[in-house]
Amino acid sequence: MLRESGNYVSGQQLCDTFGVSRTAVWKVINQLKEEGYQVDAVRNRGYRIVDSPDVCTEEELNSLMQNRTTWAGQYIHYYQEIDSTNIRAKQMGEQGAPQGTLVVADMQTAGRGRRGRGWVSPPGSSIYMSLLLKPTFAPDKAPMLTLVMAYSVAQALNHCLKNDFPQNAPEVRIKWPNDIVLNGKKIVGILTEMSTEIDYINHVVIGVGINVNMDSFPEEIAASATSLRIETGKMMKRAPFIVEIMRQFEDNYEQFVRCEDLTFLQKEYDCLLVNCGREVVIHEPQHTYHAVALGINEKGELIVRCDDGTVETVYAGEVSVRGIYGYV
Ligand code: BT5
Repeated sequence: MLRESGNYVSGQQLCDTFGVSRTAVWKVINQLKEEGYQVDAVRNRGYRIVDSPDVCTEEELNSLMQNRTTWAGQYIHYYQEIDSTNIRAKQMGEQGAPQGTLVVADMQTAGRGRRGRGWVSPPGSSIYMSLLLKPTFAPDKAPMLTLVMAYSVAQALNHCLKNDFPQNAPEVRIKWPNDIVLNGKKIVGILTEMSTEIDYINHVVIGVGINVNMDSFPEEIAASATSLRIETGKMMKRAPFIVEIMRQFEDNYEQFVRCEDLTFLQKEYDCLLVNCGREVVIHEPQHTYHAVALGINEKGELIVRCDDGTVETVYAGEVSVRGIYGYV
């Protein structure tokens, strides 16, 4: 109620709305203060939230998410600590949780990347979240969802960064297929997993890890990883990013479901593609070759022009793409 009103709400109004005593209201206000909320209490006017802490709890996210989406992120489960939000979201999918369920954690003890790799997931500084989807399209379309999410996260981060830095906002870019980079270093990783039968999808889980306020990284990834704080010099609140990502994703997902391909975002995606027009090295299981990345096609494959002039498409499954001088 305090957040919705944005202004003072009297103690009596809170008592009446929730059917509780003055003492109960007072206790909850104290609890909010303990959690880091700054609450202004003025005699005869009531309470007002002046500032909120950098937390991603159910209460914080639910109150920010209201009226921003219809289903994406409407069922939030927050954990202070968890093995992996993807694992939890998959369990929830198996237990019948609805589309739009979002698992969020402050830290992960077994954060996962693709193909058995790990995701560095310390507490108090990053976003770890997994969204549950229950699509009715065929399983072969699901890999495109990684690109839909990457595009949505890039749009959301750029939108928020523009608000925070109206004059000189840095711009994040997409590194096909599942990374987002800022100033040439990885700031976001995306992991899409699904449970399928031969011809239909039970559920899909899209996990997103975002380095927001981390100030250092383990040596093995220090050269290729960065955070919003390192690149901008500013600490940022995590919850508003989550809400904006859900908003963008819901919109893009609904367009994707209508056409079942990526035509609707292809052009804008290519503008955000960090490798576009640049030479890349493509590591396939059998061989490695150089080519120039030209953009994506409507199926989300990377179109490249090889040295001999032939144009090929690269499917995300087994390859990794690197810039010739480093990570991008
Ligand atoms: C990814 O894999 O980039 C997907 C990462 C997905 C993480 C999210 S967090 C929420 C959800 N729950 C999970 O358990 N996972 C998802 P891949 O493309 O395989 O990249 C992994 C590689 O990125 C590692 O081998 C490291 O080299 C590097 N890396 C690990 N942690 C990183 C970090 N925090 N920031 C940047 N790079 C990192």
